[in-house]
Amino acid sequence: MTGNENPSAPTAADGDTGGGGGLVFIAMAGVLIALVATVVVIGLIGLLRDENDGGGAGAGGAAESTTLGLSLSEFKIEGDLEAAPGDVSLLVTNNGSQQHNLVVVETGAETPMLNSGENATLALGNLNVGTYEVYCSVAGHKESGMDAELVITNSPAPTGEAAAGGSHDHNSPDFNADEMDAIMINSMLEFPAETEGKGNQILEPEVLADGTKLFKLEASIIDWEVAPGQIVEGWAYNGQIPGPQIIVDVGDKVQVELTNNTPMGTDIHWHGISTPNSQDGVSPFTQDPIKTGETFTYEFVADQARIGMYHAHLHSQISVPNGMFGAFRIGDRPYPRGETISGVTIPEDFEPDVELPMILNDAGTIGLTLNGKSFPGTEPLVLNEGDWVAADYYNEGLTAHPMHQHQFPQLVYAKDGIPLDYPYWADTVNVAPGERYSVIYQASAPGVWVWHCHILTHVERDTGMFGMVTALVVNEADG
Ligand SMILES: [Cu+2]
Repeated sequence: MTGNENPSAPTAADGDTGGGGGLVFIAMAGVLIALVATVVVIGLIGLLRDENDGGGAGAGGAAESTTLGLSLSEFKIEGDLEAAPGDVSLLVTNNGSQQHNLVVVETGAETPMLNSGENATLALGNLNVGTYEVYCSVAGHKESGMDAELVITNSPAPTGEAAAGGSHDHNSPDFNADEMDAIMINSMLEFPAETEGKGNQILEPEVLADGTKLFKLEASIIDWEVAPGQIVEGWAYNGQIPGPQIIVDVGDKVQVELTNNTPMGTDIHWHGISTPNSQDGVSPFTQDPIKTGETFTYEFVADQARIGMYHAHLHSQISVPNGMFGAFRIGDRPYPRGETISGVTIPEDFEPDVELPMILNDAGTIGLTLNGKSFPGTEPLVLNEGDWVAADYYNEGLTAHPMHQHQFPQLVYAKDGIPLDYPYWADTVNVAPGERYSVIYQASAPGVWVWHCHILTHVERDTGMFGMVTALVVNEADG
């Protein structure tokens, strides 16, 4: 039971019992943050302009000297990208939440890796008229949009205009709060939206004569619809992102036959799963790379209950952010049946009404996604009041994501599949790369309740809500 296939799920707009309030709250918080960020950016640009004016006078008007302000974020490069020929410097600021840098291809100049909020000045020396490519060299960021052209021209646009165009100075005559509200709200009302392709489909094994369960995987590059109309080059197992779920019982003999139809060598690491060293999937140490067109079969006994995942290890910085990952579970989840945690007793016969993997990603071609989809293409969870949800968070991305569930506290009962002696309740569960957290929670009130990463730039941008947001649509118990 997935609870995800109800095509007539109400839109977020139908929520009238508090879910709408939550969405409005996110929208307001986002607008506030955008305003603060804008004031900072505009202030910086003002400073740069003042410096430029002073510098020009000191140089006696001989050669032009320009400092351009550039802003890095997920996943774009914004700011002043035009200058007159002459001495050009870039003041590069990381306004995003992840690490970024800036490389200028033609000159070879490169900033150090910048943490969120840091900046660096890059002196490019004397530039002639022409076009210069700039990009962020963190794996996958260029493909996700952090690629731009610096244009040196004899008639450059006035400094500061490009950056101001993408931001919201509330003192500017261009500022239009109603328009900003409309853009954000309209983007939210598009949820839920249909997209092509669905990941996490349960993979049925072929059962061999000796009882071994054989699973077949094919790695290849596919067109993947991340959000409505947004098609990217995804790197997939069996044509889906995330790859299919593999679920086996404790004691099963398992074989996984992988055929590599990607353009690079690959392998599979069974993350959180106990295997002999020869099956750990780390070429060249434990096996040779599986070259393009080759097939390799992994074989091990699933000897312990685990909540693990599988992903490529060789070239993982390219293939995993682009989609080559999936959930792998051995045995039953270790629900804390009969335990009382902070005054709440979990029934002895506890069974969830809905189980789902929640695989987080934030880079590569697919970008900020939940189960391979970006809002409004993320799947809503359609529930009845009182239903229990069992969700396993898996972070296959490059940064941590605090996953917040509106209203319904989540009982964290296992970390990396290992049962906790002291489970705990939390409304926000921070999941770092490589980690898994297993939670259960009860949808105890009707309404539309959002469920999202609480790094706000992972869920909103100028053009509206996107990325790591989905919602529970909880119907009243009496229908
Ligand atoms: Cu996040």
